[in-house]
Amino acid sequence: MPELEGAIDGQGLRFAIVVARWNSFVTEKLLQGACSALGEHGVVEGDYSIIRVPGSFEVPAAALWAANTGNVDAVICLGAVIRGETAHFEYVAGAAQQGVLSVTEQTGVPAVFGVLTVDTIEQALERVGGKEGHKGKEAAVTAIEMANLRRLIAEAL
Ligand code: INI
Repeated sequence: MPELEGAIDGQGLRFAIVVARWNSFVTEKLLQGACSALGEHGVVEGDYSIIRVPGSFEVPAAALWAANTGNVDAVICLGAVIRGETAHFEYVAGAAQQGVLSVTEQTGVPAVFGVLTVDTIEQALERVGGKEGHKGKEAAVTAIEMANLRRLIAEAL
């Protein structure tokens, strides 16, 4: 009976990173963490692209376009929706979450949800290298694992 788990080895894999400009003081940190995690796990700079969009609401559309090219093994989606800063938090956060999930469902390409949905700026900053870890790095590592798992499943089953 095969037991399958994707390796955290990004060598030879290709990625798109979609990053929202809204709350860029947070999202640029998410991006830096994602890029450094890709590098730490064997992904060279020529093997990933950075795609900037206005806000988290626009992340799924660009992620879908990237996934549909067939040229990436996973898409890393980054954004920050902060409740204290927006009256329509639920709409933006919900659309981003459902849209990113839908990219994977529609294309089979793993789209990883690295969009922070938090109540305060402090909570956001805690998640980009503070006491709650680094969600940009975590998203990149998850993307590597899922890209490898997808290949394993295709080969083994
Ligand atoms: N986009 C975000 O990424 N984070 C937010 O906190 C946010 N707020 O506060 O509204 C936000 N809004 C913009 C939204 O993502 C779209 O760009 C906009 O609605 C145009 O479609």
